[in-house]
Amino acid sequence: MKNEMADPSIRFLEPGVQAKFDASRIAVLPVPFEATVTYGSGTRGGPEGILRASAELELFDERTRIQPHQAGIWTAPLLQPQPESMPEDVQGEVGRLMDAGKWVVMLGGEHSITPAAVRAAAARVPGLHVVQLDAHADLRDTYLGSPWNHACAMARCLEVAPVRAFGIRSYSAAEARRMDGEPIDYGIVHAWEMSADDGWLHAVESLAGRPVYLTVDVDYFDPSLVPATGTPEPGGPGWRLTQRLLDRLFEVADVVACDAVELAPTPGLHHADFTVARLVHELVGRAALRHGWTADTADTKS
Ligand SMILES: [Mn+2]
Repeated sequence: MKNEMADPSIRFLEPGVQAKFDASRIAVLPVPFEATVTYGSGTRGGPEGILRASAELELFDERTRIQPHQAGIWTAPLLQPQPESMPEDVQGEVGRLMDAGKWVVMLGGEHSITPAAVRAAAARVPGLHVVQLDAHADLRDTYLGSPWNHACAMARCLEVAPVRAFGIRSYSAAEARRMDGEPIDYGIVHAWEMSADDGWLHAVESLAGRPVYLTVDVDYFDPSLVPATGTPEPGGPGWRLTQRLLDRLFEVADVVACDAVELAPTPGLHHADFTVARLVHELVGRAALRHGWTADTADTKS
């Protein structure tokens, strides 16, 4: 998997099912931004890895029993902001797509792009909540001198919306003190709480009726599933548990936009790229099902 300049012609899903902008309800926005990674690098190749792998997906989603592409999926050109203007550029582009009525799926790139997208959504959707799937709390106020470091992503989000986090299993003593002691609206379900017994799902059900921005830092998953990420942490949730979380979330809440960030494609680990592409397809499918954006479920893939 190459990490240099991405191929501008690649799109989400195979070439034959691309929608034009005006006919699309879903906009995929690739943002290969990498400026503040702290350990393994390569997340600038994340969008291209996801898009390339997506061409191998079945168009039929066995979970929702629909073909999500029938909702109309348009892939935006790569957004490649300079570090100085990244927050404004990402916020501006996500806002433009939302104003055009699109359900936005942003592909990172590092997690620092998320609060910029959340700002765009929060400015348009009253009562927005953020749902964070992540191994890390990302509650540092600044890191390595920058408030926009990826280790600060949720601290920035909390400035505009409450955050409900799932799969967390790594944070500092200072972050633990913030969770326990400060009046921040940050709800947490640790990875070890997400057992086969569904008690933890009440945290999802508490979002009933609320508009939600969903951010998936792919290090949320156990590294056996997605090892190709900069800061992998053992003990993450698996696929089936995640599907149950997403089923409930899309049933009870109104997910208005989402992202998948921090994939760092790595030679020999292409299953990670495919897993994240499948995740994105399932997110799109659940949104399309909820909104009734697809009607014909005939299997058109040869
Ligand atoms: Mn993380």
